[in-house]
Amino acid sequence: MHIKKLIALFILSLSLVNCKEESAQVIQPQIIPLPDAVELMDSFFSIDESTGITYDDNLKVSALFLKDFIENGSPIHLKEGNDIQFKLDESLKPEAYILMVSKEGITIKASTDQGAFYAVQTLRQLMPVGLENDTFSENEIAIQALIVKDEPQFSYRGMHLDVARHMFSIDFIKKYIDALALLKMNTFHWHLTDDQGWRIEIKKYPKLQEVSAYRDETLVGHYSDQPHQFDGNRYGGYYTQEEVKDVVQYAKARFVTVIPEIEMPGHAQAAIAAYPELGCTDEPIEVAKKWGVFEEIYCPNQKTFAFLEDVLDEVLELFPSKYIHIGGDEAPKTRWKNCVHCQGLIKKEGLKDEHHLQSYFITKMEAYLNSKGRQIIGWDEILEGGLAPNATVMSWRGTSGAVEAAKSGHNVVMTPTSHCYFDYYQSENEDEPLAIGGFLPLEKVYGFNPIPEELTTEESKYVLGAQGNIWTEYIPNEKHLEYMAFPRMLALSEVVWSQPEQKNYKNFVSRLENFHQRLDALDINYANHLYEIEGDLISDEGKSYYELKTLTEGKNINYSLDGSEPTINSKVYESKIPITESTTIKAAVFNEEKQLGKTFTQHINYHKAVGAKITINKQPHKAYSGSGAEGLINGISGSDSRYGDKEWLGFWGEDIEITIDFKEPTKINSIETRFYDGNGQWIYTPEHIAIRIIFDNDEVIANKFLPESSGNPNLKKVFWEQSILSNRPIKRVKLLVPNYGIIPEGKQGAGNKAWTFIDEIIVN
Ligand code: TNX
Repeated sequence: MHIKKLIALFILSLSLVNCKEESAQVIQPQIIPLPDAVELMDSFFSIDESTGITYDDNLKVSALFLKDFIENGSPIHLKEGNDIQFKLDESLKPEAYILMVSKEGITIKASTDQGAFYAVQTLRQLMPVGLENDTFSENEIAIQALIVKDEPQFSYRGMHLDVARHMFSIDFIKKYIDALALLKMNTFHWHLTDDQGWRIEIKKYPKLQEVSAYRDETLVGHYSDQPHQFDGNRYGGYYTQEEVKDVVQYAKARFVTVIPEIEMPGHAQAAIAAYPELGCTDEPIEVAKKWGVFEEIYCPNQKTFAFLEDVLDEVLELFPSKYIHIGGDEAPKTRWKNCVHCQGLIKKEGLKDEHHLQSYFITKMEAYLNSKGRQIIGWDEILEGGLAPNATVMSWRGTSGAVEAAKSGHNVVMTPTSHCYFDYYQSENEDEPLAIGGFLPLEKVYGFNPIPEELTTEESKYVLGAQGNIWTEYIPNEKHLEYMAFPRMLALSEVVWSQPEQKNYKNFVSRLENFHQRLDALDINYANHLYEIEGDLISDEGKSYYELKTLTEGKNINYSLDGSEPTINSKVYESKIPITESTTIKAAVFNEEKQLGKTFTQHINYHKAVGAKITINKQPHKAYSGSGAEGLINGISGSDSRYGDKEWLGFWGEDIEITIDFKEPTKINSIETRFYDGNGQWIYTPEHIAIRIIFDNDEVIANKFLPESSGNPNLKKVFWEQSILSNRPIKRVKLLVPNYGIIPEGKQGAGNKAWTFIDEIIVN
């Protein structure tokens, strides 16, 4: 079945390439997300002035969307008539559709308008991109005859947007929703409040507009750049209730549900700045000007609950969504620990500690929302201290929250940082725009499986789907936001829509390359990393080789080994390059005329541990397992600014022991390695590391305390020199690397296990 579908798709693209030569109007149909089944036929249907459209009233929104798309994008006007028919077919699932294009006409079948809408999105992708921006000037649109039968894999297909850290215009929000609709996504999670700004008008509390919506200035550069500097510019704004209604309507017409998020009890500093009585100290504070986690959280008192209920009353009027997101993440408990009222409440309610107080808080808000007929959804911290009875969990800190929630019968939406955080870097190029950190390339997003492997088939039914998150601390404007969102959003659309056994990254990439034209027509500033090079050091029968790859077909890779820039005349890569000494490889992708992507540079440091045997007593975390243990002695260091590439290994909360066995006892002058330090992502360098050196009959232990900093704020180095290593041949070394431990209060990620990230262990 699956092979058949792939062959059909293959033929589809081939034949349309041919057709393109015969008939200028037709563009290759390269549908994203990949439909479930496509059967190609040997003819075309032409839409022109004589074409008529008719629809079942239940499918009206979709039919009119198609009519508008054609009429706004081309000179053609549709008549009434039976050439394009929208038919109700109650045997189909709610979001499913059948699209049939034959020589005689087009038929769309669905049991709901939403299903028909997705048929229209597929049909749209079969039409020339000029219709997207009204540059199609011909009087005929030729469409390949085919039958598409399609339905989504998951019911929750979402994208999030943080408008608190930076705000985006209503027009832009609509453009974002348009993109979701094109990709058959059905949920927009609108993160409306946070420490740095409150962005939704609440009529009962005018100071939310006057005070909470603005901050005096904003941090310049990255949080880890010291000392912190600020731009001196007042920043902010809010969406009026009229604007919010407009957005909700706009989204509804595209079958996108808008879920508002009102953060509680943490990430509430902007609200407390306006109404200090909502906090525990009553002291004046300001709307936050930098990023991170703040200690000012709502105090669980009557004033707070009354305030939040009033706020939610207005929110419920504006948003008809079944779910209301109540945040729940990153709420430091310092204020509650030092608050007489909170401690009294803990006693009175018989709660165990402040985590149970958070659970009491959320459960109370849940009861309120349930009484209004709504459900809560919250970040996975809402599991701590007991989950509110009907809550849905949005799992972001890895997948363990999801597993716990699903096993106890709660619905979950998957948004793990490892695969869904589109605020992370997407390329190793050093000239990428500043990002919060991390590394989430397109292929990793594409490879995401929203169902955690710990779940049984029965339990996996609680996984509603997945969502990409775009936090905007480091994303100040719309073009930059598009750059972060695209094309990763396209990859995610396929993760949540398409059948997993049909997914194929190469095939996706070729559709994406074609889809660039549609994104251009839509004026979307996507990132293009398709013409980049991926390199891999491989061993074969004890010898090392370097392999170069690029994603797209029909291009050359030209390279040099002497550090010079590759040009169109450089050596063309044909097979793996033997490596016998330290080497700098430079390579780039070329077509017949010019270089396409950026130049790739890889330095291979052929040090004494390359080719040795390495073992680690713990598995790296599966989201950060890089090239495995061998990657730590392959001669290649990790990126200086991204910890998620394949050279960095990540361990979560575990003490590790790394053993390197040399082929034969070897005299060693130095050993060095690096640890990543990114506290915003809870990555902390271990406080001290020991090394155990094993000679023939004895061993020595040399402790090493890490220097507090190296030149780069993200990296800490450790270095053992010869005086420690002695002058004798060494058989084996062991690195004992303890985890930093539970992150203490006052530091980013407080209360969570710390991550350890380590890269190349260089032995000279
Ligand atoms: C964590 S994800 C946060 C946000 C930050 C984000 C940056 C979550 C529930 N909380 O407040 O913006 O990391 O990646």
